[in-house]
Amino acid sequence: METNTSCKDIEVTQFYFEFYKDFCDADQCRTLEFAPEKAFDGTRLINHLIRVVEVNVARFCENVCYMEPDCVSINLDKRTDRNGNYKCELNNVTREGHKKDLREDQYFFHHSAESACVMNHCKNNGTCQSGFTDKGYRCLCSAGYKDSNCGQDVDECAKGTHTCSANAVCTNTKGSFKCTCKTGYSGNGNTCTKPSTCKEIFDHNISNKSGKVILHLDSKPISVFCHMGDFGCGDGGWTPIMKINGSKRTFHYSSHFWGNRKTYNNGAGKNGFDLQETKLKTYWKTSFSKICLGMKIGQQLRFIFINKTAKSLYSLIADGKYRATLLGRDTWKKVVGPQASLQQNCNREGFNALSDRRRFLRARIGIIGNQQNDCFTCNSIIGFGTVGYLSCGNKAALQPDNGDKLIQAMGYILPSVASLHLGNQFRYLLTAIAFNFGFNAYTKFILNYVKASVARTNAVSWSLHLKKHSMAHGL
Ligand SMILES: [Ca+2]
Ligand SMILES: [Ca+2]
Repeated sequence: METNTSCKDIEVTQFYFEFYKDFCDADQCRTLEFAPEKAFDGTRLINHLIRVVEVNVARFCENVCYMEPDCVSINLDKRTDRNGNYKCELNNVTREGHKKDLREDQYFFHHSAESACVMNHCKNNGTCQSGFTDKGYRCLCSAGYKDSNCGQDVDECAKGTHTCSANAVCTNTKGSFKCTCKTGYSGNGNTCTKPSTCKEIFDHNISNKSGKVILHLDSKPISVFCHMGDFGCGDGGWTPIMKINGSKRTFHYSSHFWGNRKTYNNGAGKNGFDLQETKLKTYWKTSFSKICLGMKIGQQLRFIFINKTAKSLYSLIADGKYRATLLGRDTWKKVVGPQASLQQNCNREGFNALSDRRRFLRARIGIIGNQQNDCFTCNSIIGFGTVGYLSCGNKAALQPDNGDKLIQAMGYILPSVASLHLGNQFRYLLTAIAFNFGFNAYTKFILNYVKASVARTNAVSWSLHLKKHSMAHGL
């Protein structure tokens, strides 16, 4: 190496080494030899850089490498910067076995140490570090392995270093471990809870796939099919409440099931969007802020949703009182599809939507229409828990907007807790600003913003004005 190292530099280097060695205990002690025959002037090893350091004495570069446990070779940039410092590159491999990464570069000087890690002795992706222990290397094992060569599995379950929930069983595996929720609990093993809604399962990342889960209502387990993700009602975890066959009378408007706390055919709650009817305990146990309504007509499944906060669906329906919604007739028609038909007037919608005269159409959830401009004699409906030959679907007669209809649908009712939508977040943000800066500052901020906008508008009209002016004067 052609450097202008002075006597003083060497003394400093030696001192540095001795100083460091005083502090090194048996495990940490390192011996790294940079033999002169492995020094190559005009060469640079690329692609294996750990980091770059600046040294004010060229020979310090090897010392810094010595103190960096992963470092086994260096590239020194022989040009000094304006402060007289050299750039020293620390690499985690030597030139042995990496000849393809050697580049000719007149400004650089490469020096590889003797490394026992040229042959990697560390198993299972362990990191080999040269110069440690009397074997000439040591292994830093990847998680799950131990022993000097990382060949031994760590029994995390026995050692207590696992991350399983207290409600899970830990099983040791090679290189890792497995957590399985105990009977009665649901989860991914790290979290095992007794969730009461599909939304909880979705939000706690226990599962984001639709499928059968156990919910705990009143600490009693029930098996249901959770619908996860966005299938037409927005993202989230959707808990089933009811499945209604439009051609059967089980959930007809006058069925006692709308007013009581009795379940029907619990087993069908596990099956997803199939043709079996059910009413689950979730009817009176599950609170929600959003309720998803689905109709299956033939093979076509369509959904709409209502943003409505309630203690339960029971609390909205059982007392028979009308509770309005504001979806609009076009949205209600979407759940039926292009063949949907309604009369033009009335358009009463929501929970317990009834014609004002008995014996005319009514729905537990839905919209009713009339050809007369009132709600007395409604002859069209889209809904769930309806009357006549229809417990769920679309019926229309007497001048409806898309022809007479009697469409019996399979209906699905699933509630969830709505996530904050963007509107709310924005309001929170503004509140946060107001809170942090005090109300005056907030007002000032808004006023300045308005002023700036006004100033900008003036500037634009000004420049326009000037332009016109100068044109008029032929400038
Ligand atoms: Ca293990
Ligand atoms: Ca009528």
